[in-house]
Amino acid sequence: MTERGRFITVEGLEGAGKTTCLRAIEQMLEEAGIERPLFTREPGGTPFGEALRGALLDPQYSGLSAEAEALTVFAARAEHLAQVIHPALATGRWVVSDRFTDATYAYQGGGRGLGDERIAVLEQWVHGGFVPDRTLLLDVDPSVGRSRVASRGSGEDRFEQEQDPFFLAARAAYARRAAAEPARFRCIDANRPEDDVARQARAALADLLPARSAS
Ligand code: Z5A
Repeated sequence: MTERGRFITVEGLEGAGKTTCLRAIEQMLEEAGIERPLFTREPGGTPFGEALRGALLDPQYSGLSAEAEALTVFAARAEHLAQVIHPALATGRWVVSDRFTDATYAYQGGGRGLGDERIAVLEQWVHGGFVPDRTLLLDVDPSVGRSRVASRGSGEDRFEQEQDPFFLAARAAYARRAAAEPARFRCIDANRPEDDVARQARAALADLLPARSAS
Protein backbone atom coordinates (compact mmCIF):
# COMPACT_ATOMS: atom_id res chain seq x y z
CA MET A 1 0.00 0.00 0.00
CA THR A 2 1.28 3.50 -0.86
CA GLU A 3 2.30 5.49 2.18
CA ARG A 4 0.34 8.74 2.47
CA GLY A 5 2.35 11.86 1.64
CA ARG A 6 3.02 14.65 4.11
CA PHE A 7 0.94 17.80 4.26
CA ILE A 8 2.95 20.94 5.05
CA THR A 9 1.52 24.45 5.38
CA VAL A 10 3.23 27.82 5.52
CA GLU A 11 1.51 30.69 7.30
CA GLY A 12 2.21 34.29 8.23
CA LEU A 13 1.21 37.88 7.65
CA GLU A 14 1.72 39.63 4.31
CA GLY A 15 5.38 40.19 3.53
CA ALA A 16 6.49 37.53 6.02
CA GLY A 17 8.44 35.88 3.21
CA LYS A 18 6.30 32.81 2.52
CA THR A 19 7.34 32.78 -1.13
CA THR A 20 11.01 32.80 -0.19
CA CYS A 21 10.40 30.07 2.38
CA LEU A 22 8.53 27.92 -0.15
CA ARG A 23 11.51 28.09 -2.51
CA ALA A 24 13.79 26.85 0.30
CA ILE A 25 11.37 23.99 1.04
CA GLU A 26 11.25 23.03 -2.63
CA GLN A 27 15.04 22.82 -2.76
CA MET A 28 15.16 20.86 0.48
CA LEU A 29 12.61 18.28 -0.71
CA GLU A 30 14.46 17.86 -3.99
CA GLU A 31 17.75 17.26 -2.15
CA ALA A 32 15.99 14.75 0.10
CA GLY A 33 14.73 12.80 -2.91
CA ILE A 34 11.03 13.51 -2.31
CA GLU A 35 9.41 12.87 -5.69
CA ARG A 36 7.01 15.32 -7.32
CA PRO A 37 6.00 17.38 -4.29
CA LEU A 38 2.91 19.45 -5.04
CA PHE A 39 3.05 23.17 -4.26
CA THR A 40 -0.29 24.90 -3.99
CA ARG A 41 -1.95 27.86 -2.29
CA GLU A 42 -5.03 29.19 -0.56
CA PRO A 43 -7.29 30.73 -1.33
CA GLY A 44 -6.92 28.99 -4.68
CA GLY A 45 -5.32 25.79 -5.88
CA THR A 46 -8.16 24.85 -8.28
CA PRO A 47 -9.80 26.79 -11.14
CA PHE A 48 -12.86 27.42 -8.92
CA GLY A 49 -10.70 28.35 -5.94
CA GLU A 50 -8.62 30.77 -8.03
CA ALA A 51 -11.82 32.45 -9.21
CA LEU A 52 -12.93 32.87 -5.60
CA ARG A 53 -9.46 34.17 -4.72
CA GLY A 54 -9.83 36.85 -7.38
CA ALA A 55 -13.09 37.99 -5.80
CA LEU A 56 -11.72 37.85 -2.24
CA LEU A 57 -8.73 40.03 -3.09
CA ASP A 58 -10.62 42.47 -5.31
CA PRO A 59 -10.81 45.94 -3.68
CA GLN A 60 -14.18 46.54 -5.36
CA TYR A 61 -15.64 44.26 -2.67
CA SER A 62 -14.37 46.31 0.25
CA GLY A 63 -16.86 46.00 3.09
CA LEU A 64 -17.63 42.34 2.33
CA SER A 65 -19.08 40.81 5.49
CA ALA A 66 -16.80 38.67 7.66
CA GLU A 67 -19.28 35.82 7.35
CA ALA A 68 -19.27 35.92 3.53
CA GLU A 69 -15.47 36.05 3.59
CA ALA A 70 -15.17 33.02 5.88
CA LEU A 71 -17.69 30.99 3.89
CA THR A 72 -15.91 31.84 0.64
CA VAL A 73 -12.47 30.72 1.84
CA PHE A 74 -14.01 27.47 3.04
CA ALA A 75 -15.84 26.95 -0.28
CA ALA A 76 -12.51 27.28 -2.06
CA ARG A 77 -10.91 24.98 0.52
CA ALA A 78 -13.56 22.25 0.11
CA GLU A 79 -12.79 22.14 -3.61
CA HIS A 80 -9.04 22.28 -2.99
CA LEU A 81 -9.20 19.34 -0.60
CA ALA A 82 -11.42 17.23 -2.86
CA GLN A 83 -9.67 17.92 -6.16
CA VAL A 84 -6.04 18.43 -5.18
CA ILE A 85 -4.90 17.83 -1.61
CA HIS A 86 -6.49 14.50 -0.70
CA PRO A 87 -5.87 12.86 -4.10
CA ALA A 88 -2.19 13.89 -4.08
CA LEU A 89 -1.59 12.72 -0.51
CA ALA A 90 -3.29 9.41 -1.28
CA THR A 91 -0.76 8.69 -4.04
CA GLY A 92 2.12 9.37 -1.65
CA ARG A 93 2.95 12.87 -2.87
CA TRP A 94 3.90 15.56 -0.39
CA VAL A 95 1.68 18.64 -0.53
CA VAL A 96 3.00 22.05 0.50
CA SER A 97 0.35 24.76 0.76
CA ASP A 98 0.91 28.49 1.01
CA ARG A 99 -1.76 29.01 3.74
CA PHE A 100 -4.59 26.77 4.93
CA THR A 101 -7.20 26.86 7.71
CA ASP A 102 -4.92 28.54 10.28
CA ALA A 103 -5.15 31.60 8.01
CA THR A 104 -8.93 31.61 8.47
CA TYR A 105 -8.54 31.51 12.25
CA ALA A 106 -6.05 34.38 11.95
CA TYR A 107 -7.74 36.65 9.41
CA GLN A 108 -11.45 35.96 9.78
CA GLY A 109 -11.41 34.70 13.38
CA GLY A 110 -8.89 37.26 14.66
CA GLY A 111 -8.67 40.09 12.13
CA ARG A 112 -12.39 40.27 11.34
CA GLY A 113 -13.37 39.33 14.88
CA LEU A 114 -15.51 36.28 14.08
CA GLY A 115 -13.81 34.34 16.86
CA ASP A 116 -12.58 30.77 16.91
CA GLU A 117 -15.86 28.99 17.53
CA ARG A 118 -17.56 29.77 14.27
CA ILE A 119 -14.40 28.99 12.30
CA ALA A 120 -14.16 25.68 14.14
CA VAL A 121 -17.69 24.76 13.02
CA LEU A 122 -16.73 25.32 9.39
CA GLU A 123 -13.42 23.52 9.83
CA GLN A 124 -15.21 20.50 11.29
CA TRP A 125 -17.72 20.50 8.46
CA VAL A 126 -15.18 20.86 5.65
CA HIS A 127 -12.27 18.77 6.85
CA GLY A 128 -13.10 17.14 10.16
CA GLY A 129 -9.95 16.04 11.98
CA PHE A 130 -7.70 16.44 8.95
CA VAL A 131 -4.83 18.82 9.86
CA PRO A 132 -1.39 19.52 8.40
CA ASP A 133 1.49 17.32 9.52
CA ARG A 134 3.57 20.46 10.05
CA THR A 135 2.84 24.18 9.91
CA LEU A 136 5.60 26.76 9.60
CA LEU A 137 4.47 30.07 11.09
CA LEU A 138 6.54 32.95 9.78
CA ASP A 139 6.12 35.50 12.51
CA VAL A 140 6.81 39.03 11.34
CA ASP A 141 6.19 42.45 12.79
CA PRO A 142 3.28 43.78 10.67
CA SER A 143 5.13 47.03 9.96
CA VAL A 144 8.14 45.07 8.65
CA GLY A 145 5.92 42.90 6.43
CA ARG A 146 4.01 45.91 5.18
CA SER A 147 7.15 47.82 4.20
CA ARG A 148 8.46 44.78 2.30
CA VAL A 149 5.21 44.49 0.36
CA ALA A 150 5.16 48.24 -0.32
CA SER A 151 8.67 48.12 -1.75
CA ARG A 152 7.48 45.39 -4.15
CA GLY A 153 5.42 48.16 -5.76
CA SER A 154 2.31 46.21 -6.87
CA GLY A 155 -1.18 47.63 -6.17
CA GLU A 156 -2.88 46.89 -2.86
CA ASP A 157 -5.38 44.03 -2.72
CA ARG A 158 -8.41 44.07 -0.39
CA PHE A 159 -6.45 42.65 2.57
CA GLU A 160 -3.42 44.84 2.02
CA GLN A 161 -5.70 47.87 2.41
CA GLU A 162 -6.36 46.88 6.04
CA GLN A 163 -4.75 48.82 8.89
CA ASP A 164 -2.49 47.80 11.79
CA PRO A 165 -5.23 46.64 14.25
CA PHE A 166 -6.42 44.06 11.72
CA PHE A 167 -2.92 42.62 11.25
CA LEU A 168 -2.09 42.76 14.97
CA ALA A 169 -5.25 40.76 15.71
CA ALA A 170 -4.37 38.25 12.98
CA ARG A 171 -0.84 37.91 14.32
CA ALA A 172 -2.15 37.32 17.85
CA ALA A 173 -4.57 34.66 16.60
CA TYR A 174 -1.73 32.88 14.81
CA ALA A 175 0.35 32.98 17.99
CA ARG A 176 -2.50 31.47 20.02
CA ARG A 177 -2.84 28.62 17.56
CA ALA A 178 0.88 27.91 17.60
CA ALA A 179 0.89 27.90 21.41
CA ALA A 180 -2.07 25.51 21.49
CA GLU A 181 -0.50 23.01 19.05
CA PRO A 182 3.25 22.98 19.64
CA ALA A 183 3.72 19.55 18.04
CA ARG A 184 2.38 20.75 14.70
CA PHE A 185 3.65 24.33 14.59
CA ARG A 186 7.20 25.59 14.17
CA CYS A 187 7.58 29.34 14.72
CA ILE A 188 10.10 31.10 12.53
CA ASP A 189 11.43 34.58 13.22
CA ALA A 190 10.61 36.13 9.84
CA ASN A 191 11.99 39.55 10.79
CA ARG A 192 15.42 38.06 10.07
CA PRO A 193 17.20 38.23 6.68
CA GLU A 194 15.99 35.88 3.93
CA ASP A 195 18.82 33.36 4.17
CA ASP A 196 18.26 33.03 7.90
CA VAL A 197 14.51 32.49 7.39
CA ALA A 198 15.31 29.80 4.80
CA ARG A 199 17.69 28.13 7.28
CA GLN A 200 15.01 28.13 10.00
CA ALA A 201 12.47 26.65 7.55
CA ARG A 202 14.79 23.78 6.66
CA ALA A 203 15.45 23.05 10.33
CA ALA A 204 11.71 23.05 11.00
CA LEU A 205 11.11 20.21 8.53
CA ALA A 206 14.25 18.14 8.98
CA ASP A 207 12.64 15.54 11.27
CA LEU A 208 9.93 14.75 8.71
CA LEU A 209 12.37 13.75 5.98
CA PRO A 210 13.18 10.12 5.40
CA ALA A 211 16.60 9.06 6.66
CA ARG A 212 18.98 8.67 3.70
CA SER A 213 21.41 5.80 3.52
CA ALA A 214 25.06 6.81 3.97
CA SER A 215 26.24 5.01 0.81
N1 Z5A B 1 -6.69 34.83 3.51
C1 Z5A B 1 -7.70 34.91 4.45
O1 Z5A B 1 -8.13 36.00 4.80
N2 Z5A B 1 -8.24 33.75 4.95
C2 Z5A B 1 -7.81 32.53 4.54
O2 Z5A B 1 -8.33 31.51 5.03
C3 Z5A B 1 -6.74 32.47 3.61
C4 Z5A B 1 -6.21 33.64 3.10
C5 Z5A B 1 -6.24 31.13 3.15
C6 Z5A B 1 -3.92 36.33 0.16
O3 Z5A B 1 -2.92 35.49 0.67
C7 Z5A B 1 -4.79 36.86 1.25
O4 Z5A B 1 -5.78 35.90 1.61
C8 Z5A B 1 -4.02 37.14 2.51
C9 Z5A B 1 -4.89 36.58 3.63
C10 Z5A B 1 -6.14 36.09 2.96
N3 Z5A B 1 -3.83 38.54 2.60
N4 Z5A B 1 -3.10 39.10 3.39
N5 Z5A B 1 -2.47 39.66 4.06
P1 Z5A B 1 -1.46 35.50 0.08
O5 Z5A B 1 -0.68 34.57 0.92
O6 Z5A B 1 -1.47 35.26 -1.37
O7 Z5A B 1 -1.03 37.04 0.24
P2 Z5A B 1 0.05 37.72 1.07
O8 Z5A B 1 0.23 37.29 2.45
O9 Z5A B 1 -0.31 39.17 0.87
O10 Z5A B 1 1.39 37.29 0.29
P3 Z5A B 1 2.67 38.12 0.14
O11 Z5A B 1 2.46 39.56 0.33
O12 Z5A B 1 3.26 37.72 -1.16
O13 Z5A B 1 3.54 37.65 1.35
P4 Z5A B 1 4.73 36.62 1.39
O14 Z5A B 1 4.53 35.55 0.34
O15 Z5A B 1 4.85 36.19 2.77
O16 Z5A B 1 5.95 37.50 1.01
P5 Z5A B 1 7.06 37.29 -0.13
O17 Z5A B 1 6.42 37.44 -1.50
O18 Z5A B 1 7.88 36.10 0.12
O19 Z5A B 1 7.95 38.56 0.18
C11 Z5A B 1 7.45 39.85 0.00
C12 Z5A B 1 8.62 40.80 -0.34
O20 Z5A B 1 9.50 40.88 0.78
C13 Z5A B 1 9.45 40.35 -1.52
O21 Z5A B 1 9.88 41.48 -2.22
C14 Z5A B 1 10.64 39.65 -0.88
O22 Z5A B 1 11.80 39.71 -1.64
C15 Z5A B 1 10.80 40.44 0.42
N6 Z5A B 1 11.27 39.60 1.52
C16 Z5A B 1 10.83 38.37 1.84
N7 Z5A B 1 11.48 37.90 2.92
C17 Z5A B 1 12.34 38.87 3.30
C18 Z5A B 1 13.29 38.97 4.37
N8 Z5A B 1 13.46 37.98 5.26
N9 Z5A B 1 14.00 40.10 4.47
C19 Z5A B 1 13.82 41.11 3.58
N10 Z5A B 1 12.95 41.07 2.54
C20 Z5A B 1 12.21 39.96 2.41
